[in-house]
Amino acid sequence: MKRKFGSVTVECVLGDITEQPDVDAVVNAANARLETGGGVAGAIHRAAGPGLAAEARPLGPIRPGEAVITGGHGLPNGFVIHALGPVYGQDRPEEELLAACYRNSLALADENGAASVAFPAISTGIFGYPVEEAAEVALRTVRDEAGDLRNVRLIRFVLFGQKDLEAHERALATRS
Ligand code: AR6
Repeated sequence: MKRKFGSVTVECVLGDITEQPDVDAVVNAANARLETGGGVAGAIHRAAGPGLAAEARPLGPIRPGEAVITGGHGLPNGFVIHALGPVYGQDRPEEELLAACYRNSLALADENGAASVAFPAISTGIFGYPVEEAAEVALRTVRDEAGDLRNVRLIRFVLFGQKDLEAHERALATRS
């Protein structure tokens, strides 16, 4: 599913964040120390190789809502943007911190000249953010930011399962 907001296309697809060769930047659902970890972070670091952690680690630790950018190393993408989502029920205000992840990641992509960015559903795995709520925050934030982007023209949400895809499609469909 796709929608256009001004000159920016937002789309939701089922897939693996490490298999998006046509996007300039992929976003990692990182940990504070920017180490390998599990979930998305584990998959990204495995695919990128040890050079990614070597570049990322000195940029940490980061706080919830923050993001940093590195090269893509063994990934087919020019950049990896490492964003730390809030742990649900612990890092507050969680909605604001999750929105900050999307806002800061988009700003870094845009400043670095990326035309396309792929996001996973940050915080909805190990960090426990309910996917319906997280999808609302994510889609509202990217829609609000779209008008200010100079370089980014495609924002892709890459969802790992049908339920997560449907939650994001519903949130995308209802954004006016
Ligand atoms: N591609 C796309 N989505 C994926 C992939 C993949 N390859 N793998 C998992 N997902 P999570 P978080 C989905 O736990 O909640 C790590 O250990 C997954 O099903 O990766 O922000 C870090 O080191 C879920 O819907 O991120 C941190 O410590 C979503 O991506 C912590 O987990 C996010 O799941 C971050 O937790």
